Amino acid sequence: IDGFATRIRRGEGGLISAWIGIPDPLFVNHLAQEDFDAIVLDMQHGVWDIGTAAVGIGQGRLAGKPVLARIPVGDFPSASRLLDVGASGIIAPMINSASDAEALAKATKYPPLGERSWGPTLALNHTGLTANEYLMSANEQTVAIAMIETRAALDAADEIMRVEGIDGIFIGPSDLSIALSDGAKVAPDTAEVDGVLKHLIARCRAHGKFACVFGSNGERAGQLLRMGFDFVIAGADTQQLRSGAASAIAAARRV
Ligand code: 3PY
Ligand code: MG
Repeated sequence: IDGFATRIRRGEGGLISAWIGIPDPLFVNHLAQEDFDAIVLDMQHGVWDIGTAAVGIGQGRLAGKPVLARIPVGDFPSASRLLDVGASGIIAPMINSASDAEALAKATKYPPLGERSWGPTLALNHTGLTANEYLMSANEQTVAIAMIETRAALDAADEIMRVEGIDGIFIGPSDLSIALSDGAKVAPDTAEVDGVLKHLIARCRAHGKFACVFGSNGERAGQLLRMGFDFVIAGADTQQLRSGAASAIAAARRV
């Protein structure tokens, strides 16, 4: 529908996305001027609601950028609504079992694969497709991405990846590090986490799924691309805003 699903599926690699939690569509407008391959609106820990997300998705479309949304945990009805307003993909957190993954696939794919209900009004406006063209292409041209970030999900990773309608996997290294340490620490960038990330990339390859991950900054994002991820986040909006501000203050004080 916007080419994003094709790009990520064919494994061209090197895709870098913005990650926005501040619920202002103008943030999308500004970050869309940079050379990101996609933009993610975070509705789990960020503070978007469906109305502002719909306008944010429109701002991304205006700038020619695909916009994905991360839904709150278990909020599968919102997954359908976000696709209806033009999201190019859905990232669902805390997918811990095949049945969680099936619920995601049902909400995001039209029959016979899933049970997505009809009503993509803004998606039709954005894509310029007829109703039938959209119906025929949406399952392929939008992506459903399951987050693996708990011990249960690690144990069930193969079953989750086997679910038809799940296009890719997104790993949350922060929650994963909390799980691996039994709640003792949040440490997303350690050798222990890296070992699990490498294992999950290999499982994704075996199942023909693409692999995505959160990187807490640009340098980490580069390391994760090198590791073999198809799609990485290069830090969140709040962190980029603050580190830009901090470096401006430091520069001013150095003169
Ligand atoms: C995690 O690291 O747990 C995420 O969900 C990505 O921010
Ligand atoms: Mg998480």
